[in-house]
Amino acid sequence: MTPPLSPHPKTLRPKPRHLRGRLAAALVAAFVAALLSTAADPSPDPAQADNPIIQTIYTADPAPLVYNGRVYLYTGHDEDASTWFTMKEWRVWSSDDMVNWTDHGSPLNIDTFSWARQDAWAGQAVERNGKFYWYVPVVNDATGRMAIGVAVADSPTGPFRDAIGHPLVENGEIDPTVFIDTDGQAYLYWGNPNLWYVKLNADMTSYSGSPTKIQLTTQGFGSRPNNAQRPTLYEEGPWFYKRNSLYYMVFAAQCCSEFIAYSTSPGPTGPWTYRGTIMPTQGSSFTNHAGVIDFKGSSYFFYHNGALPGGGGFTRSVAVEKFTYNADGTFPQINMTTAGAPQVGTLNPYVRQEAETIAWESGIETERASGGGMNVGWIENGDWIKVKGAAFGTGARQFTARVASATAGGSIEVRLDSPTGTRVGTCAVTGTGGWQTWSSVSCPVSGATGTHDVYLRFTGGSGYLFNVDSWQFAV
Ligand code: FUB
Repeated sequence: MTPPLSPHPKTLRPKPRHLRGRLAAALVAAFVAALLSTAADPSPDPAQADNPIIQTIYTADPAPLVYNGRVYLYTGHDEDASTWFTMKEWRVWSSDDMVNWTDHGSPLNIDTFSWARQDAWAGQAVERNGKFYWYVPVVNDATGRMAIGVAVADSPTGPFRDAIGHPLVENGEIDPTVFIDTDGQAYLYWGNPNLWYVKLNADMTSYSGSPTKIQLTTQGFGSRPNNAQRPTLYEEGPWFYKRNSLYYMVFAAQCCSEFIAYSTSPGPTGPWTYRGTIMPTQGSSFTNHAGVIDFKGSSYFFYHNGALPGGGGFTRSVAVEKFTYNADGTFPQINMTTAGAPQVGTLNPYVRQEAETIAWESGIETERASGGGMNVGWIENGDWIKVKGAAFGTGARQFTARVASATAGGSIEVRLDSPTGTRVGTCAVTGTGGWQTWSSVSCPVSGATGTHDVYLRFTGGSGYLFNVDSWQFAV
């Protein structure tokens, strides 16, 4: 169940800025990093970087899904200043160009499952016959054990509801990954410390037979040094799929720190052959978690690290890299970068863009909008949003934004290529009488031709200035 909207959230509570817990989180991060991490944090330059792809909150455990020409990205949400995997909800994001990501909020949380107590950990969603099934691990309140729940929705962005009202399967283990084979048979794999699978029925909410434990052999899953309890590298976070008749099991290897490794098989249930490391231990989170897709002719590798300010093992962030499989289907080594994946195509500034479609930002937050969807809020003087690669063509003449303000408003400066780049327009925003009382403001634009990164820079007095729901240029 989604929490209800508070009618006046801003006047009642302080800004829930993800950097608010910076000190505590930084202490934990430093401690964990010193103990566990073997590689440098790829500290992003905020004006240049596109990784991590989400900056408004901490995110973890990416599970991308390609549907109808968009990538839908399902993630967990690490609470600010966490000192454990304190996770209460899952989040959805989407993009059609791999760099500008739209925030769809949280259409699934622990309360969606009446029988669940806590731990909204790593899951994966899949589409079948126009319905979207999201498999997630949670603690079953009745048993205190980790179980796998399944939620269903009619849209990739939800809302999701508990599909069956009880755990789909429960054996105390986590991290479900789901794949529908070309013959229509669906498989659910999961597990830590073991690796299990069941064959899902066509309804995607029940299964045939009993959970089967994969034999974790060193031939199949590599050799972990000096660990009699866990002789193979398999740790958790499986990501199961098929490409060109070869089945892949990508997984978090060894603990801790984890790295991402993979095995392949000629069939969906083995025999598995260990193929080595994809992503070495990097990035100041002692866990990592992979999701792999092909999208618009290229391959992408999603993962998480601790690269945001205050980031670390319990305050993680999702990032993505583009890669190319070797000719024989093996993976190249993939390293974490701050640049991230290149943009696929350009963004059209002449159609309505949601304000919560963001490549990078400074200072803002998102929240649920009263009319549905999300809006950008908690805007203070100097905050900004970057939208990458907007194709203006021969030139824009006008900028329009849908805004709301319970105070005196401020201004939206429209700048090109950096937060202090050429200012091509400035829109004045006045009070509208409420943070969810929406009104349109327009201003002339000149000098916006060709393709540029657009920076919406917000200025005004002290305190929160206004909210932005959407924007659009016109010729
Ligand atoms: O996010 C909580 C847990 O951390 C996930 O279930 C694991 O895969 C690890 O990333």
